[in-house]
Amino acid sequence: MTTKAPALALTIAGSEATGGAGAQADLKTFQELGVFGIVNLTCIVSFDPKDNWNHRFVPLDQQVIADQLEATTAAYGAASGAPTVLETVKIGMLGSPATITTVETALKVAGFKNVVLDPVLICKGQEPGHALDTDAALKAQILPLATFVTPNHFEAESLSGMSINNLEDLKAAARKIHEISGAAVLAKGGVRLEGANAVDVFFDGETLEVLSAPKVGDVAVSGAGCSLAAAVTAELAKGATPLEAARTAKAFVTEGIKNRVSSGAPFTALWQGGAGS
Ligand code: PXL
Repeated sequence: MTTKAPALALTIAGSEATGGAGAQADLKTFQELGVFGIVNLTCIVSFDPKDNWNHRFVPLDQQVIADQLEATTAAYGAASGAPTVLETVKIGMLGSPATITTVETALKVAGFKNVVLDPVLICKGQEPGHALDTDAALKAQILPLATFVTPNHFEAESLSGMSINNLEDLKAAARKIHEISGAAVLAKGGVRLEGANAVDVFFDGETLEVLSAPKVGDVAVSGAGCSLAAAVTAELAKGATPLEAARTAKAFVTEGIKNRVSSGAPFTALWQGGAGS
């Protein structure tokens, strides 16, 4: 019996040591959705339980990041001769202007068809001056290369320059972010907007769709944003349209939040694998 070759997806992301967010969430999501996942790490985040669980952030050496991208592209890129070519990438936490430049260069060389950007703007505990430089570099260098972007409430305010207090604001911000980037946008209200439902807005320049699901609790769950963008990435890799990918991703994350895992940390973590059990 021959099995069909899986679709491929790469995540360029940071490790989050407790396994809830970051590259670990991406890889678990890819696997659950039947996609062969590849991870190129940018940094390692270890929460600090002695300091209010703030983020200890260690970037990887630029050469190590470039080496991973080189290996991945040589094995699966357009010029690799691989029977199934890597066309789809997710960008998670980059964390520094230097890493943003390294990744920008690799993206331009690789010419991926689908570039899903989860615009992780600040990391709790990062030095503010450094974080601002990183935000500016992400907007200037990576956002224009994205074909799909998944800002949360805070990131949507930052990217659109608008204040978002209700669904109409979220729709306006999604339109604005599309205008700036040219990308399909899935702007997430999540638990940040009032109401019984967790509401997100999809806009691709033509279709505006509100995606809504009853809130599961009213506290953000670690890994929800990463898993949503990773699920979009997996679905695009399998050939879904951006709107179909957004709908499937929303349902996947809602289920993962229902199955969330508790720990000694003061937050829970989304579980991608609980649907069938
Ligand atoms: O959820 C955003 C995020 C992304 N990537 C890494 C993280 C976090 C949040 O903790 O640690 C590596």
